[in-house]
Amino acid sequence: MSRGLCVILWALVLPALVPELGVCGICEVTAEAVKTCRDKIKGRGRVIVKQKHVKQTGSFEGSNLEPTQCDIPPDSRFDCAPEKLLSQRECQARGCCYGPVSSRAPTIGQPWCFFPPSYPSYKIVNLTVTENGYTARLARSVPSFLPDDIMNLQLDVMLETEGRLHFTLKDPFKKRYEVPLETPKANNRASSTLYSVKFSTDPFGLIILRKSDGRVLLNTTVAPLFFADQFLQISTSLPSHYISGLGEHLTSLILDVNWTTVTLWNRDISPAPFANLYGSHPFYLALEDGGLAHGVFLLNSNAMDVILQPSPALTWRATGGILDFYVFLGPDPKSVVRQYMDVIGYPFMPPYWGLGFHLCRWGYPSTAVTREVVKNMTAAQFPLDVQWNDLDYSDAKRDFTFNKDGFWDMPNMVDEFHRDGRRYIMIVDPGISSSGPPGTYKPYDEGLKRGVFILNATGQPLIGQVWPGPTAFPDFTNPETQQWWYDMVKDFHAQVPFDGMWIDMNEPSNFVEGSLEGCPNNKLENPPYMPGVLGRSLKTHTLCASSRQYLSSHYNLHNLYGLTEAIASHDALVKVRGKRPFVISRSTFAGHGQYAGHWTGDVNSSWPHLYYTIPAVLLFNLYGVPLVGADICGFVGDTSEELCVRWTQLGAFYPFMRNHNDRKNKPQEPYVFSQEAQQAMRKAFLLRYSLLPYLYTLFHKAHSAGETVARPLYLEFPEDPNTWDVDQQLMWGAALLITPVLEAGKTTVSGYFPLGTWYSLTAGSVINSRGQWVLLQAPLDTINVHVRAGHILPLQEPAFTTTESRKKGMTLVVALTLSGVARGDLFWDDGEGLMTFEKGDYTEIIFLARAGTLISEIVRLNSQVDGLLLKEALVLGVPSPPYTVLANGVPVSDFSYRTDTKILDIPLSLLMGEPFIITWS
Ligand code: MIG
Repeated sequence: MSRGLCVILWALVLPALVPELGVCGICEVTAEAVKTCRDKIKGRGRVIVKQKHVKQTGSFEGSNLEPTQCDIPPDSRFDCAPEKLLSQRECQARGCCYGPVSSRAPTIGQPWCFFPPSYPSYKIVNLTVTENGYTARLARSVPSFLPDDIMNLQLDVMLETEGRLHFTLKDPFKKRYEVPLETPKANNRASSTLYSVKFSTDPFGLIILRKSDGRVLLNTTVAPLFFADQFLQISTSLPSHYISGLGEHLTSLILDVNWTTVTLWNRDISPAPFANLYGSHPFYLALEDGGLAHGVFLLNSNAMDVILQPSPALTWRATGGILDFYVFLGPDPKSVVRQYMDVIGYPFMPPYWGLGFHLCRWGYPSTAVTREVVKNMTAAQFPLDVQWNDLDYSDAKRDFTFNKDGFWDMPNMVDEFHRDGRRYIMIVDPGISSSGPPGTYKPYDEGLKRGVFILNATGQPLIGQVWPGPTAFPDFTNPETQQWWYDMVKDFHAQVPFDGMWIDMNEPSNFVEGSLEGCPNNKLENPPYMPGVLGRSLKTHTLCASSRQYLSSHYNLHNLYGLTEAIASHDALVKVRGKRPFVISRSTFAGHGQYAGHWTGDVNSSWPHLYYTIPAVLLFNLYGVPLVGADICGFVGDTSEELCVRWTQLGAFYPFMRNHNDRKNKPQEPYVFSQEAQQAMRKAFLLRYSLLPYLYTLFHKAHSAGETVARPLYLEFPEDPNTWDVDQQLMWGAALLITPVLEAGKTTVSGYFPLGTWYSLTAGSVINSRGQWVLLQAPLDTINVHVRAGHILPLQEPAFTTTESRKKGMTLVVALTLSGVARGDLFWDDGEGLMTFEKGDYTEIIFLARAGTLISEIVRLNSQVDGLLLKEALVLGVPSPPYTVLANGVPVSDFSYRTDTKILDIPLSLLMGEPFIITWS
């Protein structure tokens, strides 16, 4: 019997195994150790492993497995029948253990048919040291139960940086599809690493440990490796139950590892639990005991399932491509996110106006109504930076047209908005109307001529159906398509001078299955394993998987559709406007944040969906897409006044703030509600507009240093495990903690406050927390926002547009620690120029407070701060009333101090562009 040579049951018997490592074929591989390891493995014998007694045993009857082989606790079993239900006979014929879980509390997800440890897999036949790591040849001697095994594989392990390990498994003989994402290359092995690597030779396995504490972060020996043409599967143990990521789904921040399958296949669907949604981000961050973290990114764009099980363990199951993994060692969660962004790219810098308020709905029938909406906003004293239109503006729902009924004077309308310092954005769908007579619609005619569309099996443009009726779908992986898209954007922009693009329906969505003619019957349409996609078919609500694109099949490229359209749109806007682009996309993939933002699609106007937008926003920040928000007040269904107030309050803290509504619903613009509701919303608007300089500075740090904007508490306080699953609150940067009300009828809210001092931004109250839950007052007009001691925030007087607010006076909120220190900074530029950071055309100021002194330090200066004034310093946590306050040596007589709140308010008039020193004593 060739199986069972080496039994590895990490979870169960690791301690027992340790002395036998060499025998079992697991070697720590350093340059010198490779040879010794190979020698050891050659001489290995069979390891008999004593197993702990487990209650539920798998059956071996009728198979040639030894009884102990199937003694695996249910939670540690890996599914041997992923593609269909197998009978006991079929399961055992496959060489697997059969053990229906018949306990009183059966858990959905525990496999009935599971792999014995000896199940045939690949083995390492040759492992060598390379310039930057290791390379090995892997071989399997027995075919798997799947068609088209790739019997030989090449493993490359690259020790790229101190915190980043990269490994790939591919076919050494035949080039397979690989995601066309430009990733950093490392030719040399990192000189020191936070990780060490071990290999299991037979069966093949890779083990990655954290050097500092020996923790196993990744161990692929827990289940066999599969690498067939359309089925690639690799499993790993997890060192923790706290896993975030693997979007896009309607989930909490921390995933449930209790047998959860998450499916990645971009799909147009109103968010629902477990459904594969609009985007794919095959990345997770795992929190480890003690506050460390690591991350894993599988660079693969094929349809896939990721299975989480409570042992805990994780299985990646992809339907194509290669296995291309990055492991990020942190060691803290912020570093993990930055290391991930080092691979996928740092976020683009949005224009300043993009951080203002955006207003939209489906169903503004005309320019007259759209203008009215803008007027109403001003009349009701709400800020509004960007007015949007949905499909209503277009002529027969065709891109790059506007209808000559209600929207005949659309160009004038946009000009007027511009004159008032506002911006304008309209929706653009990827489907290009294909049914008009030739010569009537340029985007299609030109597109046909230039060969920009996705082709069906017979080499004709695939025709689906979306809003305009029959449509062809641009293939944005084709450089010619990018050029054509730019031409269309340019043409339309010459008519309507819009400022940004809202790209919808780009999963891509299709109202018919595959195409108007259906899809051929082939292995791409019907892969041997169908991931848990909605509709149980790849073509559901999208294109035929076997349709053809420039770079590869749609089967491989589907999940990249939104990303590639975002790139084309971003680039077109740069060229057409010569200013910073603003693109908001529904569909996304890893790397999207470099080009565009995201909104979370068709969420319900419901309290549960209000909550889910927080983890969604936090997760997209981990994915490197900080410019993200949900439709404020909800999209599907009528909102209620209370829900809309609470949603506006939370929405004021989405990095991207837009109220958007479905066609059939009651209006939900802020001004349609009662005076009381409006007043509550206005407060939230003003809070956001006041905080824009801080928010903008956070975006700069995301863009320049791979940081997040809205972030989960665990990014700031990883050592406090109480923060790990907090997802009803969010932070802006390191300094602001936002605690919204997420339930109906509540005027209090309970929030977690990590150890330290927290100042209410609006109420003058202080929380000195030991790391505890605090019940806060939250009447309808209040969203709780707390400033973390030790930070200085730059604020600016709000206005009805950022065009105006950018000229107003600034305030520094100085939140002192008990020892009286704080620091903060400001990034300032013209707000919309291209590459201002890269060109050095910006101002950066650092603020420092200590011992009764606040100073500014100008790190870099440009003319954009000319005339910008610091009008006030609000110092929080001043223990006793000062006698004298000096600004640049000049006494400030009209300062005020309150003994109850310990807030010192210093009116000022100082140029931001000149260093200052303010003292109080
Ligand atoms: O099939 O353009 O998610 O925001 O209002 C619906 C109409 C198409 C879906 C978007 C939604 C938008 C709507 N669109």
